[in-house]
Amino acid sequence: MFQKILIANRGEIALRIQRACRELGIPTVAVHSTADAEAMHVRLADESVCIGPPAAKDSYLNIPAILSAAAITGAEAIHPGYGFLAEHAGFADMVEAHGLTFIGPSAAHIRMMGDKIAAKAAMGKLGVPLVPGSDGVVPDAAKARKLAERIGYPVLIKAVAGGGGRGMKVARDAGELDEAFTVARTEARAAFGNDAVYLEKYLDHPRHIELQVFADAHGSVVHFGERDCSLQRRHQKLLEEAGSPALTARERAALGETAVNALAQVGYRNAGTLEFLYQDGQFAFIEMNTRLQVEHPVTEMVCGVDLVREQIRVAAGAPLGFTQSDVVFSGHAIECRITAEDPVTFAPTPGRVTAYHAPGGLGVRVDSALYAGYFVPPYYDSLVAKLIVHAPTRGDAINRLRRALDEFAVVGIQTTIPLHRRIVDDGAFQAGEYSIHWLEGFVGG
Ligand code: MV4
Repeated sequence: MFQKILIANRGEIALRIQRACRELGIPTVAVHSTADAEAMHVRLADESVCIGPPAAKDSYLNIPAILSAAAITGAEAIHPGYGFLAEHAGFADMVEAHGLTFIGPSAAHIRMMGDKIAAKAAMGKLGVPLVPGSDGVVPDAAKARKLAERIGYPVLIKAVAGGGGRGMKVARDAGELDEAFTVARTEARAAFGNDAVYLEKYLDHPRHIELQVFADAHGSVVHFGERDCSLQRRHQKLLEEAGSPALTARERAALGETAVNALAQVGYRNAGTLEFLYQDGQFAFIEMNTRLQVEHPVTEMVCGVDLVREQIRVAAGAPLGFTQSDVVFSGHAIECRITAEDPVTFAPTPGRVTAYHAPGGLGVRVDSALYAGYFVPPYYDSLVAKLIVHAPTRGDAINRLRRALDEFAVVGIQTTIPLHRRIVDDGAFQAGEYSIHWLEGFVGG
């Protein structure tokens, strides 16, 4: 096992990783920007190294500074968390080139899944269901038009290098195609420096369902079921559930079996998430994320597994300690992402937290780096806490969530806690009847 792990992240996820390390008896190194000198992830680490000024590009994305911090502290492995360098294949390569272990998939798999066409081609070939669309890059609007006639409107033009919904345009009919194609291309070039685009049939009311998979370095692959992440606004998720209110145990098992088989075939290792759109009883794979995700706790709660601990064990070469039949799904879990934002306008609300009280009790988990007196800096993502509840049924989980939200006090800054209270009390949410467009209607765009 590793003698020391450097955590190349901040906030709640840096704490989450520290907790797993501590339970494994592994000392941790925190890295931090000058803006985070007082942060909880620095206070609770065994050692810390300042790696640069506040702007992420100078600190949490500063690869030479992070590798130097690992060298001077004698860390043997680096956990990237999510965001920042988590899906940077070049970083994974550099970590390994310095004789360290990257706690995650191989650089080759990060690279493959970062290319959306390559990811779809690889998964499609192995029997994972896909959205109908182009087999590869669509070179010009004329080709796009031909293809759209074949698969039927509406269609969606997507950037190969895309993500987060940028460089994505719908064409509802042939009259909209040329402009959608040109705009998607231009946006893709501006956002990613890569104007390659592809085409898919546009699904107009899907749910966003993702499957958690996990593989060791010895060819064993298991899945930990799905998360329903449909409640999002502008591609920012607000609330996630495990399992999906729309899925049966039979559908979960069938999807899991297909995905596990495909990942075994491509020789995947460590944690991964397959993203699907689910509409009218059908799954369609769209992308794969090669990182630990923000919403991993809901999966941990229903499976009773510590995903970060398993990531570390598998990265050290240990075999998975269980098979698929050992993975038992129990109850229902819901996570609320609490951000330092105005709950109506969503404007960021950095500032001093003057008082803080986290909820507790049976089935309640709070992953947060907040404390009374902490100053939420304006430089980074506004996520300040994740409230996760677990209960035997979805109805019980909703009641527990309402109770826990009522206990939660973050004073001094505005947060999205009041918005989560409104969602929990909504009839459509309670019935589990929502698509990816529901929340934007609920909050008014
Ligand atoms: C789609 C789609 C409808 N049809 N693909 C948005 C970001 C990227 N990860 C994929 N996205 C979508 N792809 C087809 N063929 C609708 C979306 C989409 C979406 C997907 C997941 C979660 C939220 C979303 C919000 C708007 C659009």
